Amino acid sequence: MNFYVIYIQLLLEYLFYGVAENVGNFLIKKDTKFPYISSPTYITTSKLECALQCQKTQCCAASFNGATNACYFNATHCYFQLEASPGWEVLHTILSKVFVNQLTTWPDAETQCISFGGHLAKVLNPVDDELIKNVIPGGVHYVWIDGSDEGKEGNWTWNNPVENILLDYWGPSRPDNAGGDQNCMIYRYFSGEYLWDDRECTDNNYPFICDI
Ligand SMILES: *[C@@H]1O[C@H](CO)[C@@H](O)[C@H](O)[C@H]1NC(C)=O
Ligand SMILES: *[C@@H]1O[C@H](CO)[C@@H](O)[C@H](O)[C@H]1NC(C)=O
Ligand SMILES: [Ca+2]
Ligand SMILES: [Ca+2]
Repeated sequence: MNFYVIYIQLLLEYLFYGVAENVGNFLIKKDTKFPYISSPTYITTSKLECALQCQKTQCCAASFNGATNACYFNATHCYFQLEASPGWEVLHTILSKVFVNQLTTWPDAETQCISFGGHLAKVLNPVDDELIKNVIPGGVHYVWIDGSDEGKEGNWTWNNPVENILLDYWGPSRPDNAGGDQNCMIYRYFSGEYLWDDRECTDNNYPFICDI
């Protein structure tokens, strides 16, 4: 073992991990992947607008104060491991919704999301629904997301990690399990809006959205 290699590793860990700093209303932990932010962008807005603006500028996370409608994020750097101060909420959209313009099956889409360090996108709150609709390019009518009922027909869950699906953005009379084998969730453009549909998981035809 090379002593200097170990020493340098420890030094790097000291510099980049475990070091926390208060910046504005965030406690920010530094990380090698996402440098911390010294001067976040500030806007006064709604929670949804805060998340949307943050996402539009490639930001991974925003902090929102419901009492004052203050929103902080940074256009060029991502927050990592945010902890909110009292009265402040770290928006769930710490994860960016990333549209991947490659036509594939649902299992392969998840494999690719994992290779990017994430998973297929989940919809855990109404803001997630807006963020996903916001990243689907015009003219794209189907996009894989995380839900499935492969384990037991009709028992829809988020998959990775497994979580109950608490919201209902299903399209008209969906899920319909058409043809008896539709077990994977997709956002589909139904006459004017994107809602959930179930499709055959092996349909090699659709782009996808990851939470990264
Ligand atoms: C984002 O953070 C960087 C690095 O701290 C800083 O230089 C830049 O000015 C910030 N951008 C905005 C819009 O606040
Ligand atoms: C539905 O799936 C979840 C997650 O796998 C499981 O915990 C639950 O028992 C299932 N429900 C039924 C009725 O099978
Ligand atoms: Ca099904
Ligand atoms: Ca269907």
